[in-house]
Amino acid sequence: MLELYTHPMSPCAQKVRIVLAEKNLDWQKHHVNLQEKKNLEPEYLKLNPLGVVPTLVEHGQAIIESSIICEYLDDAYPEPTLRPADPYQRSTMRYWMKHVDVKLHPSCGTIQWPMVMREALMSKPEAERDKILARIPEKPRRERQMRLVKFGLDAPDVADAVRTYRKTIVDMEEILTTRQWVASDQFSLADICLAPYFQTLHQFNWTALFDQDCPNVADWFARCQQRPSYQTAVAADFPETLNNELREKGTAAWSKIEVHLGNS
Ligand SMILES: N[C@@H](CCC(=O)N[C@@H](CS)C(=O)NCC(=O)O)C(=O)O
Repeated sequence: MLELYTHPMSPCAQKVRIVLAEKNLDWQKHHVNLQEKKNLEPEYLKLNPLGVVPTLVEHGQAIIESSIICEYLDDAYPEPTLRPADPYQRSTMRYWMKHVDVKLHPSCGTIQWPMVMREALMSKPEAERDKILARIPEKPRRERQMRLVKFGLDAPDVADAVRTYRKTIVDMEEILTTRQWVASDQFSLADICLAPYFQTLHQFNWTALFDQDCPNVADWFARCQQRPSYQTAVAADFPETLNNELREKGTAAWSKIEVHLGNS
């Protein structure tokens, strides 16, 4: 049985859940409470030394890093394939997966973290909060999270994060004039790895980043959302009450995002 350590709002975990759904695989869920930083407990760090979700466990072996997990699943369960056969198209797919890992993911964390993770930490006494954050294994992530807890969406990181999002969207708009999906005319891991980062914009009502002047991206995201895999793996975790709450929070915070758009 495949086991996945996951959190409903983690775009990295959503990627993996979409792959599992596309392949119609059964799996067992282990919820990791990120708000309470259960990801930094010694027991979890044994599975994932970076202290992040997702972690996939199969045959008693832990597989970490969401893009690697996605490729592992496509290797282990090849049908239906989620990678183009053509080597150039496959390299394009991997380019986008790498872009997500290196650039879009930290940007998403920067704008999502103050909205959904900060409150639980702020409710703790400062000394306890600092102690928890000091346990984050990687220095850049640790320091970024410390700034995000302290300053929320006023942190200096937010401007760059919004610009990275917007540049990604503009680049996607261009390539989607030439093909149906991001890497080729075939739905692939590139689309799966990008789509959850648009869920973040959608849930906070921040879709003005793309839905006013990037019709190809808007259409691409609508097609991703319509897939049964997206419904099962992502949308099902957002019941109406949660959706309304996130939408309300996001709408109230939009001016802090929008202000950085003019400079992108
Ligand atoms: N490169 C990792 C990034 C994983 C990651 O940052 N996961 C986030 C949720 S999307 C997390 O667990 N954050 C917990 C924390 O930073 O405390 C991957 O792709 O798996």
